[in-house]
Amino acid sequence: MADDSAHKPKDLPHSPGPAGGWGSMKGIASIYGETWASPGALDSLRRLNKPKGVMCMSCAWPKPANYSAFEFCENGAKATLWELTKDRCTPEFFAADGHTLAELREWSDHELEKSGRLTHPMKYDAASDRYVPVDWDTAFAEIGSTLRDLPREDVVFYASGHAGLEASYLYALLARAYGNNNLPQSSNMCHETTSVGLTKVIGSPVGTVTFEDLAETECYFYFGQNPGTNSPRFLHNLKDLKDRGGKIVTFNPVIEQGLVSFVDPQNPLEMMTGKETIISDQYHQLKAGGDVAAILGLCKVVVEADDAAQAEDRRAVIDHEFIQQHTTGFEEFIAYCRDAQWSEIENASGLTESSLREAAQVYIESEKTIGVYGMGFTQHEHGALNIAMMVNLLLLKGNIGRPGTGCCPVRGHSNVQGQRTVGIAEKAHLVPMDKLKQLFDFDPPTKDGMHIVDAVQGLIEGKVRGFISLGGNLVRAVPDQKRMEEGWANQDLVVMVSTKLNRSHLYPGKTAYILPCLGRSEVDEQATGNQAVTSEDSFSMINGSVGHRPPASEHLKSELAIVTGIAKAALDPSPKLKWDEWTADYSLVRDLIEYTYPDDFHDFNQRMFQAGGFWRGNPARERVWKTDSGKAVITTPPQLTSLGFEDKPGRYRLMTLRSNDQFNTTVYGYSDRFRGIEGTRDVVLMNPDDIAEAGLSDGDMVTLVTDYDRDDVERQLSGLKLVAYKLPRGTIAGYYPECNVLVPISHHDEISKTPASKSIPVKVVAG
Ligand SMILES: Nc1nc2c(c(=O)[nH]1)N[C@H]1C(S)=C(S)[C@@H](COP(=O)(O)OP(=O)(O)OC[C@H]3O[C@@H](n4cnc5c(=O)[nH]c(N)nc54)[C@H](O)[C@@H]3O)O[C@H]1N2
Ligand SMILES: Nc1nc2c(c(=O)[nH]1)N[C@H]1C(S)=C(S)[C@@H](COP(=O)(O)OP(=O)(O)OC[C@H]3O[C@@H](n4cnc5c(=O)[nH]c(N)nc54)[C@H](O)[C@@H]3O)O[C@H]1N2
Ligand SMILES: [Mo]
Repeated sequence: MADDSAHKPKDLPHSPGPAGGWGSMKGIASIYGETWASPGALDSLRRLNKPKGVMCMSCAWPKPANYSAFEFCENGAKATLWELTKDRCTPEFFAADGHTLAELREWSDHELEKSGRLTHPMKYDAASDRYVPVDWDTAFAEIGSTLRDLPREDVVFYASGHAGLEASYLYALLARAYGNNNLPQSSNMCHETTSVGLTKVIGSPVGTVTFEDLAETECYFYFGQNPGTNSPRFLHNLKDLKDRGGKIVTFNPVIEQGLVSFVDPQNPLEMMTGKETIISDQYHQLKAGGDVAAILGLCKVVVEADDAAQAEDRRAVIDHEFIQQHTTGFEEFIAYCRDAQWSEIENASGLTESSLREAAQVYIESEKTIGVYGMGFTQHEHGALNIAMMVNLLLLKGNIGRPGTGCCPVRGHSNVQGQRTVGIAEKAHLVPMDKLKQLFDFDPPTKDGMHIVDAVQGLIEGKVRGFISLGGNLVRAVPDQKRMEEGWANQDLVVMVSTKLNRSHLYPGKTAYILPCLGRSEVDEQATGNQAVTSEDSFSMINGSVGHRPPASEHLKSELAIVTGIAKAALDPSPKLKWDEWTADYSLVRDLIEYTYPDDFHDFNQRMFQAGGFWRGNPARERVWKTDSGKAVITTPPQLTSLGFEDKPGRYRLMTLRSNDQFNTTVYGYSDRFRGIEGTRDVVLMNPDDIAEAGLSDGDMVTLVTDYDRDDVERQLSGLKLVAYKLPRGTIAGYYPECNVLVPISHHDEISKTPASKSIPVKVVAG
């Protein structure tokens, strides 16, 4: 029998205080102190996420049309202040004693970024093992000439999800005009499972909800996403639902504070009185990888209730008319649900029948439900199956394409979704190549390019010889970090367009350049004046953003100007490739985007400052299903977990998590106050009974060893402190990116190749 895990919030292990509240204010203040951000930075905070202001560079949570005085959260503020730090990473920094790359490799991620904003273009000098200054023209010319010498298919153009739509569109154009579709993006490690998996079942690569649905819904079913840390502005919508009497049912192996209670830092009365809103009505601590079984249990109860209603001539629970008209696979799935055994569901999910019945009852009673998910769903070997199961649950009651309902994948980087929309895609069929041919008069490559997993494999095997990185910190973000470091350093050319120093700069290859760029909050002055850029959020809303701060250094260029600088040097001139004109006036690039994607971007320049953004549209929201069958697909699961490996004694499922003191590989500090872990990130969280059974004690130092059946590579990480923590048996947790050495590159979602960073099979070894 599984534990009864339907916790009420009062049973929580640590009591770190609610999400939001004074803790979030202290969090912002500590970064303000630590970065020595200029007082003008506060002006930038006031302008965050408002029309003609700066769109936050942190996460992709949408910006409401009716914004409040402070439309930012703790982490948006931290990201802004971190960007506007007074610290500078100058040529003198690189020349200083102790700053060879060999020495800098000993620094922590936090220390590297803490050195401040990069100020000059730099080039690696192997003789001194240092970066030395280089002027922009020389850098571009050298990069261009190396690119011209390299085989076209051996160069990768990575993007990390920050750069605006304009720079991103031109970046994709650069790669294609150069000769490949090697355009992997951070979403390959993130929501690629959504792009592929959600498309398979509802024909949409992105979520279907908007703020209007959030305002109308009665209920959230909330899977594997941590809003308190990763999308704090969502907490306002969750609280709003609770204020309206709605219900939130959460499934997560970790009890995350933001899903427990919240004090609105923008509400003076709540701040003064400390009045908390309880977020989750039910909190189900399932095993990592247990969602398939848990959702099967929910569906089983729904089917049972519908059978009973029909037998007793009551109103049906399932929306049969919708199912009939809009879906395939229903009969097979409900037969499967009826046959499913509770013992197996309990075993695979770690939840009891009674707790799942309690959760299903909420779903049955709700007229309008939204399903939310994040990395807890996408980063598994069968991550797409998690998504398909949640879609099954929603479809049973017609909860997609009706006001107040829908799928809500919560995206990561601020423009990660938008970069895909405007052509940063390794899959050729996703891009209107005919339009590119018409517009720019060249034959775009038709062969699919490299996904990030292919690129890493290519690096490990020495097949990738050049890497351009528009933002990001790939060496630290990808699986199999150790092997990646070696492969990365074997390349002929590494070009990193960056704002801060990070580990990827420290494995330079034969030639390496750091090209420092403006941040989004800074003035981007070009020949026609200060340029605006645009981005697309999780709800497919497009927003303009204008920087107001003086640049961190007079030597910085915008991301767009860097892309066009490389393009001009690497490509032959063509009258259709007007790199200089586009750099002078970004509105011309928006015209190109409009021409290439007319349905999504009509009247782009006119609409970009609409409050709350303009909506790009989504057929699935209108119940038009762009799937093979033209219907939404109900999926019968081929297995009960999303793991892709078997349990065995001594094998644990390791989840790699984020703290609220980091943004991906950017580590702001060492306080995970929501989880009560302070001063270090080198920890393993483990259930006390598991600790005892393994003959270990709370506080012991341990080594994690990957226990992977499909290759013989040794992967281990030592120096980790055990922390007894309320987790399901067999599920343990550590931090991303520290644990990335443990993730095998071939351990990924089966259809989208998203690395399975939330269920890594590992052993825990003393010492
Ligand atoms: N402050 C801050 N904000 C961020 C980021 C950041 O690093 N810091 N990163 C940004 C990016 S790029 C992204 S993609 C998003 C990521 O935001 P999230 O999607 O929230 O990602 P994670 O924090 O990695 O993990 C999400 C949750 O999944 C749970 N989980 C793990 N395994 C399972 C499982 O098998 N089932 C279920 N149901 N739950 C599981 C974990 O306990 C955790 O609460 O946030 C963005 N915003
Ligand atoms: N084990 C494990 N691995 C994971 C994950 C996980 O949950 N677990 N999550 C995955 C996910 S969801 C993602 S999205 C990836 C993230 O992978 P990446 O996107 O590659 O990494 P980031 O840490 O976001 O990149 C940080 C760097 O971006 C640069 N930067 C910051 N702002 C800007 C800017 O405005 N412009 C430019 N050009 N550069 C800028 C800075 O130099 C900074 O050092 O990691 C993935 N890896
Ligand atoms: Mo992400």
